[in-house]
Amino acid sequence: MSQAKRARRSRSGEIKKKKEKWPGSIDEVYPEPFLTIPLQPKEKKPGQLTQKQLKQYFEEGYCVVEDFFKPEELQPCRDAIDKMVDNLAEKLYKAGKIKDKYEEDDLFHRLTKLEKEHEGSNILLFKSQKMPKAFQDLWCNDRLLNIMEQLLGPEVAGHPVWNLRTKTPNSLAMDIPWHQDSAYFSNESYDHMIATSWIPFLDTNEQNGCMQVAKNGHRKGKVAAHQCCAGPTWYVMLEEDEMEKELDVDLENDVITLPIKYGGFLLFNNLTPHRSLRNVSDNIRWSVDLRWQSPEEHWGFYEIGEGVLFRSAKNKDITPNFDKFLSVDRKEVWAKKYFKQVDASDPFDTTITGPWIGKWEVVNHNKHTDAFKPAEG
Ligand SMILES: O=C(O)CCC(=O)C(=O)O
Repeated sequence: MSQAKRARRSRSGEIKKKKEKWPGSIDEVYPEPFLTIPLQPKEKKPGQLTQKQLKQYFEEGYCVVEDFFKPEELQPCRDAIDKMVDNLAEKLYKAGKIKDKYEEDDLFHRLTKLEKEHEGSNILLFKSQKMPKAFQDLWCNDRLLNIMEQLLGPEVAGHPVWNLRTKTPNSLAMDIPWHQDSAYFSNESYDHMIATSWIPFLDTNEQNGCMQVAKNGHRKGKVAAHQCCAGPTWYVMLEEDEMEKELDVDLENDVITLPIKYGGFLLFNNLTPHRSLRNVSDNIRWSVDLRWQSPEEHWGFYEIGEGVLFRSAKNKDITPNFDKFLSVDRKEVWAKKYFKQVDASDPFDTTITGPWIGKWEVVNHNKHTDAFKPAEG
């Protein structure tokens, strides 16, 4: 038997199917941008990472920044979420979908009540993503941008993908499996750093669904083969076996559970494998993930929308153009471009479909994958 043939035999002796390639799989790897610390700003600026944190971010693909925000800095975001929940309750109530608006319930319980009466309320909130002013301010927070300069260099722009996570207790729809963020973006995102800050709005822990990362999983500079879609959701998934084989993740030693307190946040990149645990607490685990990259790189977002320039060595006086950013609602674009259904405008429809579904093998069909239509042209 030839060596090649022998190599195709699995340990059990069966002939292994030759691995199929999907549009998301490419042969090239790009470790350099993920492992190389850029030239650091000459000035010391407030909020900057320590040398140890910086080193850890590039070496291990993540770091945790504790006690960064004062409660009053995050309160406007909590208030904005409160308002979003309130608007949703009004909408559901007016449409006769719920009998009570649960106005007495607080931020960490009200959406759960709505969800109980109208299943999918958490998805509806997740889908309605006009970025509130408080989140815009957080996105261009000066001290956060000082960190981004350390990670990306002097040219810093907000990346168009952001998410408010509406992680209600025990909701399968909010169970996010292992993935690398580039598995959601277009392939042009694979060759450069997109930095994510994952910012919780309460203390997070193993009970309420904190984050896990597989450290070192970014080191090969590779996006492993993902599959679609997890359980009843629209999420891509990366098998642990694949993480071991393709990304050299040592599952016993590299999986890190990250309880993060209110005021702190997690930093990782678009190749860092990560997931969140199930929320088995009584509280809603609210968080936002915000992203940044160099404006000189491709947005890696299927030409759907662009980011927002925040810092540039060429111009010290930048006013971020949020109007331009807000003029594109990516979820509306997805609905128009990637939805099979004729009427994707039902305000209570909880189907989410988007370009990432066309990138990977669909191994689990559900209403989201069924609704997917590849973009024309
Ligand atoms: O918030 C979560 O549960 C998951 C977040 C995530 O996957 C991300 O920020 O890319």
